[in-house]
Amino acid sequence: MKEKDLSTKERKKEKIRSNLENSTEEINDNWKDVNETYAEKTWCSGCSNFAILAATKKALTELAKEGNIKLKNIVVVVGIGCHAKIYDYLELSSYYALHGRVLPSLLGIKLGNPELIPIGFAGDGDTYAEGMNHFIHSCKRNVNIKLFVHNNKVFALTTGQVTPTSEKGFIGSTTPFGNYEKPLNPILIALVSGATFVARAYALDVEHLAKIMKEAILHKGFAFIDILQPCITYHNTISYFSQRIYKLEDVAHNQKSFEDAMKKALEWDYSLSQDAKIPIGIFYKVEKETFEDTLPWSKEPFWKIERKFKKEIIEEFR
Ligand SMILES: Cc1ncc(C[n+]2csc(CCOP(=O)(O)OP(=O)(O)O)c2C)c(N)n1
Ligand code: SF4
Ligand SMILES: [Mg+2]
Repeated sequence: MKEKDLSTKERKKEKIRSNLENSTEEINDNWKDVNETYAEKTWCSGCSNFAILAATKKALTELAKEGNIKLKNIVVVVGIGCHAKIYDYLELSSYYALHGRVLPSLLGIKLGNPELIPIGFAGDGDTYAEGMNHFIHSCKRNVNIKLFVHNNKVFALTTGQVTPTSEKGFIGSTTPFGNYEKPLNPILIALVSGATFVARAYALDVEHLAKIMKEAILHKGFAFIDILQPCITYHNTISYFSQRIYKLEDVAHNQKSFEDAMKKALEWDYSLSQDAKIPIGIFYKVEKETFEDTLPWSKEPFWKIERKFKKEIIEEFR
């Protein structure tokens, strides 16, 4: 990269940093278009990740306007994959994690400073393959962090391989005769692992997705949304989903009932069968004690804790 390009990029990053630092009650009603940010546009034209970006901006702007959050307290964490470019297009404090390690990064941020609102954007490969152990334990722990999975049922950035949610028969770049395995159902896994907020959304229904994101951010505990995100290049599921999706709000569904949530979760097995009906919305939402509530030392930011106490901890682990 040329020196001139680098300094322009650095200058823009510096501006974003100082905007964030100087703002206290700021409300960002004027997000930059992807092409105006310092980062190169790498998403394919028409990718449904643009819709997730739009929903995120809408949800955060509305929450800030309603006085429910301060944008300076949001920390975005992303994995490695196409989804992760959302990091570059949101002008917020952010952190690029390793592939599969979005959740432990969110946990560390929350425990280090409970005033922050850590939001993870991860891939289906990222979360349900490499990161599956973290997923199960995060559901079980109920830390107040948010996980939004861009589930395109494919490893997209690496040009189209099978992930745990790819359907049987999917022809990917390393499965020319079709995937031999059945997909797993992340909604079911989240429920049986103890998650307190479990939802599914469709990337191309921006209004609905933004509404669920807002509820997830306000939920006190671990909030998980599996976002069906058609990858138009390696796994185009737009017409399949558009014909089969329905909203849980439109039928009698009790979000507080674990049994009802399980029943609805079992309605679709992530295969692409012709007769499928795919519920989207909040399957389950209950309040329970969070992980950080159980830790006496996690009530205030670590940096505010007495120097002496820090010294004692360091001595303990020396
Ligand atoms: C530890 C590790 N394993 C594998 C990779 C290679 N890798 C990078 S992106 C990627 C696929 C990402 O797929 P997904 O998480 O579904 O995100 P998408 O690109 O579909 O948004 C893989 C396998 C990596 N970077 N690091
Ligand atoms: S490869 Fe798929 S997920 Fe990645 S940017 Fe293109 S359309 Fe989007
Ligand atoms: Mg993927």
